Amino acid sequence: MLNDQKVSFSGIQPSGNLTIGNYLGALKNFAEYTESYKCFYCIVDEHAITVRQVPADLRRRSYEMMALYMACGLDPEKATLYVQSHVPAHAELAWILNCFTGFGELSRMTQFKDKSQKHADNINAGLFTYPALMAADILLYQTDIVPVGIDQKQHVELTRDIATRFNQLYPGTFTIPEPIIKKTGMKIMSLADPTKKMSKSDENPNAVVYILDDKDTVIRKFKRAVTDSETCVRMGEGKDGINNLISIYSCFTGKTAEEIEREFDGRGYGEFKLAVGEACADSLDPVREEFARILADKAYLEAMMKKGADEAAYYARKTITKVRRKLGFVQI
Ligand code: ATP
Ligand code: LTN
Repeated sequence: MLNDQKVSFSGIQPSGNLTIGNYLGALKNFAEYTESYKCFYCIVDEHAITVRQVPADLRRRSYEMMALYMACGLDPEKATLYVQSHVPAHAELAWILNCFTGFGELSRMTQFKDKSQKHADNINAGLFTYPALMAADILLYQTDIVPVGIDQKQHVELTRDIATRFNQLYPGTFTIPEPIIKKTGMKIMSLADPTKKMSKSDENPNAVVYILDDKDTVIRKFKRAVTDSETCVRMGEGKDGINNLISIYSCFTGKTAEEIEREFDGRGYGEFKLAVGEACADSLDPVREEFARILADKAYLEAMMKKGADEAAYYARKTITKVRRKLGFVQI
């Protein structure tokens, strides 16, 4: 808690084009907190280099993410939007927290297991200690809530454990954060294999709907979405494809699953898929237009990045100074 105001913090890696999974599980929810919380939303480029990146792509995507944050309704006057590597305190606190994190704890992280399988030729120490950097991101700002998709729950729980352990040794250092995971949208599944999470690094472009896909592409991808051999639009066990489409439609329209089942009673999958595509495209159209407008003004984006980094550094310095003092580092 900063000056009695509660804090919301989250981060997204600039490691690929953002999907509707990133949008519905995280980004869309960020703006909700800007009125009542002090919000920090970070572009976590230091996390992204745990996997090899092409420098020009990483740079371009960092600008794009800044523009996308704003296009999704985040006002840089109300929320602190910034790039992680612009605030060196993240890396500093990450080192310190590494010394308070167990090897066993890190070994249990499912994201590490998944990513080391996917990138077997580059299982680096950063990929392994990634959660300590994420804990540093969150704890630097005395964060109360962390809006994320369900796949990040384990990392936020580890952050809580690290903070509790640190506080036991050095009382009153960190606020213990809580993950905020929305029931609908917390895990959007792949359109090609609805038993798998929709992921921005999926190689099959038909599996993923990108936030910046145009209307025709969105509709085409939903038309091809894998479903089952039934025809009735109804949630059910083993109906992963339809369950996923109902969740997506629910997120974009605000209708409940029951309302959706009633709306499509007696109508087939084809009609339903078209409606999901249209609802998704209609919601994303204004985001795409706004994104293009903001991205065209590089000077403005850089000015906003600088403003965000200065604000974040101001709050981060308070925590890092406290941590250094508590640990017994000499202050000069
Ligand atoms: P990658 O494919 O590179 O692992 P990713 O698509 O999982 O990336 P991240 O940058 O790791 O994206 O995640 C950013 C945010 O989006 C996190 O809060 C994460 O929980 C959320 N998120 C990612 N994918 C989904 C999904 N399919 N459904 C809901 N939320 C998601
Ligand atoms: N680990 C997250 C990205 C991330 C994050 C954070 C999310 C890095 N730091 C702090 C919330 C809070 C991911 O892979 N999606």
